[in-house]
Amino acid sequence: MAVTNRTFTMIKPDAVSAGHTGAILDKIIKAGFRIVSMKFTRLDPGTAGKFYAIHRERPFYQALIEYMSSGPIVAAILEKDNAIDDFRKLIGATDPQKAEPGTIRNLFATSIDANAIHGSDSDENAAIEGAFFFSSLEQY
Ligand code: FUP
Repeated sequence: MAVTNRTFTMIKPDAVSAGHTGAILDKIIKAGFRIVSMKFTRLDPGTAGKFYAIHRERPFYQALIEYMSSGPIVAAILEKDNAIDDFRKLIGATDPQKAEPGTIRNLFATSIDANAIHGSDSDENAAIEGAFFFSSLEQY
């Protein structure tokens, strides 16, 4: 059976460079997520392109890859009951203008393309995305 209590996140380059890493991690931990794996790293364009291959045909793909490789990110696997849904509620809508007050994107994101944070949209994608960044030995 698929793992149902894990999600994968990235604090994106805009939020890291603006100095929001600590505040965002604090909100995540206070919301009850346990950190299973975490890494401060930078994606090169090829790796960002692979991670977002699902969006290859979308008009924003090139810009997304340039942006996601423009500076360091924090990648993490998180654990909590109902992780996928609860984390997407915590981060808010993709477009920060539509994100509920108090959500991470409402507080820290500047635009739909520089939207501060990623959260997996399904158990299946959480497992794929987590494995993209972390070996099983790096999952605690
Ligand atoms: P989300 O699941 O909320 O991260 O959103 P999507 O999977 O729809 O989009 C993935 C990423 O593509 C977003 F985080 C930012 C980027 N994107 C844009 O740059 N422009 C858009 O119009 C939509 C998404």
